[in-house]
Amino acid sequence: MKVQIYVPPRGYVAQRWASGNMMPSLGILYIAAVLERAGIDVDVVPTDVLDYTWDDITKRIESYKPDIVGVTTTTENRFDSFKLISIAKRLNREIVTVLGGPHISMAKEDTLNHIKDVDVLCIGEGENTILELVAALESGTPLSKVKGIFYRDDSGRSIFTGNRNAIEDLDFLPMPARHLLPMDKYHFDIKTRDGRVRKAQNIITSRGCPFNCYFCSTAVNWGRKMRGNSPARVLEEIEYVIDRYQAEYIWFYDDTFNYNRPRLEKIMDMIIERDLGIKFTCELRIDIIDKPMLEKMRRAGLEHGSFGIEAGNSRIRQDVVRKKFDIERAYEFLQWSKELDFIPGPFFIFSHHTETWKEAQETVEVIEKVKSINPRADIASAILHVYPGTSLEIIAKKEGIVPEDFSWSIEKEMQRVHSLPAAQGYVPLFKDRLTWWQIANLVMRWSAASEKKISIDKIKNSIAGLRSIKDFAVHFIFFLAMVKYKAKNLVLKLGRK
Ligand code: B12
Repeated sequence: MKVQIYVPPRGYVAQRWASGNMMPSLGILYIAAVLERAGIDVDVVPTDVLDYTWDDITKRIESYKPDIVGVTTTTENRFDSFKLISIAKRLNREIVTVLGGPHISMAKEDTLNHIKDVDVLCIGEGENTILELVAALESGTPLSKVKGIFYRDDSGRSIFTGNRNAIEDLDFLPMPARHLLPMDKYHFDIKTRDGRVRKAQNIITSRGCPFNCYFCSTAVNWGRKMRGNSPARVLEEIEYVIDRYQAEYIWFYDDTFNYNRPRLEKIMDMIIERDLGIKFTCELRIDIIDKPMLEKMRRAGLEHGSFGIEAGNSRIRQDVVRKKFDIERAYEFLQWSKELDFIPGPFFIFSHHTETWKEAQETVEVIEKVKSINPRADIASAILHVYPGTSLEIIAKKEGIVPEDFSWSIEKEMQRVHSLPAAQGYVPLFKDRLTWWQIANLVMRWSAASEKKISIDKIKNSIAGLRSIKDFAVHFIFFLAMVKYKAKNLVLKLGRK
């Protein structure tokens, strides 16, 4: 059996990220690694970094002649994934088409009901599923025996074979098969404060998240019970990417890197003992970390730590988002970041469920306070978007923000929801109490307070992405809000002179 696995053209990373740093998609590399270990031929095709056209993809399928074509799918890139498997099917009906990834796990019925060219959906973790699927196809064993898949039987009925048990021992998995990628095409470099441009690599050392923020699918997809690589295995992978790819910067992509204090402490001790000289960034929960732990992380190379504050107002943050910490906790963390000298990266979201204009403005006030505590803070913000399988999706349907019968698989369904084509383009925006003018003003105030410039490229992309009169109207409101803030700044500047 020959298996060909794709990252679709707009990437696991959306187009809007493409101009920046590109990094490998680890999901397909885990899939490739287990196939390779089992002696199965596998071809990994990251069409995003290869800059492939649909024609290039057609040629690659024709020349490799795969038995299985698999594509990794996030909600944002789903239409490209669907198109890719249709191309494979058109070339050869015998090719078994497989989709996997977070979108597929979260919207399985919808996908199978509408995407006729897909044969099998892989639900959740794919490593054991793909091995069993290949074995079943090879031996003619019925697909009903393969756990963790969704498929159509001979009569066209949709069959779900049930959730597969989570992989308890992640150390059993081989390392992601980075060696199958054209690594020279990725320009994953990070400039650190010592002025060096460091080659970076991404690593994920655990699966799951013990928390359950209402907009996020991780706890639903990976579960709330945490599974992590042992510290020894984490070090093995860090040292591997240092030796093989000269990595000097590690981007840990665990949803909650600090979920287990003793484990994290051990990993940090090992990095310090081995004097690896790396810098790293990770995603943290600030309510389960203390200063001594951060001190140790800093000694191991912590350069940047991201964390969600999500909302300035405590009702929204604690009761709606379900992040149960007080804002003082965030301020304390920011103070530590200043004292220990690492960059804090707080995330904020505008337009939460039931959020009023007054409450939303508290978010901007908090952003301003963040900057006053640590001027180096790298503040990110987004407008709330609805992803399948989340608690927010249920709320959005109840509130009529996403129609009850909305299909994630049909592109023109996007006309029935609000969206911002140049941002999370094919994902419904959660527009609840705030008006567009208020949302646009919040974004401009965030941009000013966080000193983040709205780039010309972003504006160009926005114009290129317009799909309807409604899109045009929304972007015009953003444009007016931008003009208002630019004019206000100019007046302030002139006043100061
Ligand atoms: C790293 C990451 C990024 C990186 C991507 C870099 C890269 N090239 O990987 C960056 C920072 C760019 C990014 C951006 C965004 N991300 Co992101 N990101 C992640 C994160 C933290 C880790 C991804 C990862 O490596 N996972 C580890 C691997 C092992 O898991 P996996 O990819 O799911 O693969 C497994 C299975 O899904 C399955 N599988 C996957 N593909 C295939 C294919 C086949 C054929 C088979 C058989 C199986 C299979 O098997 C794999 C092994 O078990 C995840 C959260 C998470 N825990 O996964 C969010 C996540 C993927 N991101 C998410 C989101 C929303 C975003 C953004 C929209 C954020 C924003 N506001 O801008 C953007 C847009 C990305 C996009 N185009 O969709 C959501 C996606 C939800 C969804 N329904 O699509 C996630 C799940 C976070 C969440 N909690 O909701 N992200």
